[in-house]
Amino acid sequence: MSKALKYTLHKKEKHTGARLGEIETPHGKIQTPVFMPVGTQATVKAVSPEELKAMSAEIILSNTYHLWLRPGDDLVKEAGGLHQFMNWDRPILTDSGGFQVFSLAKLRQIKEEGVHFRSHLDGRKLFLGPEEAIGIENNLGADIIMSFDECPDYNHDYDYVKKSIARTTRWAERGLKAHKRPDEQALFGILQGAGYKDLRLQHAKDMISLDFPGYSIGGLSVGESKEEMYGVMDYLLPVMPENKPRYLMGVGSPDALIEGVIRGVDMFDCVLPTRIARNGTTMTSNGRLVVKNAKYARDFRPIDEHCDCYTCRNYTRAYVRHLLKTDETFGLRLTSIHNLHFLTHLMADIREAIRQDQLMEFRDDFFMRYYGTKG
Ligand code: PRF
Ligand code: ZN
Repeated sequence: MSKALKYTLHKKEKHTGARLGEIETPHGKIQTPVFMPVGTQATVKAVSPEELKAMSAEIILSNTYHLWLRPGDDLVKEAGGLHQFMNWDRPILTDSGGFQVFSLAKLRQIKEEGVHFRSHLDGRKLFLGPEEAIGIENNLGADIIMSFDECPDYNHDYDYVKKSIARTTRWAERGLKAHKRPDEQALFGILQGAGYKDLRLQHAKDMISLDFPGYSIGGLSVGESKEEMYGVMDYLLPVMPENKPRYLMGVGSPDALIEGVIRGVDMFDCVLPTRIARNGTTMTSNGRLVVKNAKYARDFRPIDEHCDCYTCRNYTRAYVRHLLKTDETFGLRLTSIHNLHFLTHLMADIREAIRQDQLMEFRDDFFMRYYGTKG
């Protein structure tokens, strides 16, 4: 068993695969299912740690790739680690950089040893392999760190994906060997396999035999349909270990959070709430509200009348719209705070519904109010 992480399964919901649980890390406990706000550059954009705590955020995610390039993991280590550097004393998870290299870097060349590429910032030649990624994650010092993986496209050809998952497994083994702080940082394995059921199940089997303290599902929410994504979860979650956390990477739309929980996912992260907030789109109990729209110019109600976040307790739609229209940064702060509060509280409501064995009723009510359909 991992010294760095303990997962306790409190209960399973009666009518679905949903799980109520708790993760213990060196920086405290996390109630699951949980949504993790994304703080790519060692900051959740526009939101302070105090504001994150005020909305009961229990864990945030940060990125190896970005912090390696700027300010450098050696500098973060010198600062006393990522928690101290950014003044966040609750749990942190770092992604390994694999996915970011594939989405951001230029001129990638994938080899057995790792990935050669050019920086998306200045074009400089760089190399990231499993030993390098884990070494950087060891320096950053997050409570949960991710394996170095390749995330092939959902529709990449079968033979390529077959080779890719075998290599990702070898990278995972090399990462385990390179990991220098297993008593302080739990290293999670990432399951890939694109849209191929047999490859997904094969990769799950191979990775589960390596006995990671937790597992994530990678390679989803990369352009496939929601039905395809739920289909993969339908056959993958039943083969994932019951006694370990299960994390669905890069997923954070309300419908996908609920559908993921129903299938047994414990952890989620996504840039969606903060990204759309900066464009003036908010999530409310009655669906999306584009507060930037002209129709809110004289609307003196809060963004969401059922929300008790800092923004909704103190400011009106008209005021937030004015700030966004005049490019005042306080506007971005207010919409970001509201959207993150919405998702952290949606997860708290989901946990309560699991406690009451009422998750399907909760789902149907939520879908009706948010999307206006039964989903
Ligand atoms: N791998 C890693 N990080 C990720 C993903 C992945 O497949 C995804 C896919 N949605 C998001 N973030 N390492
Ligand atoms: Zn609010």
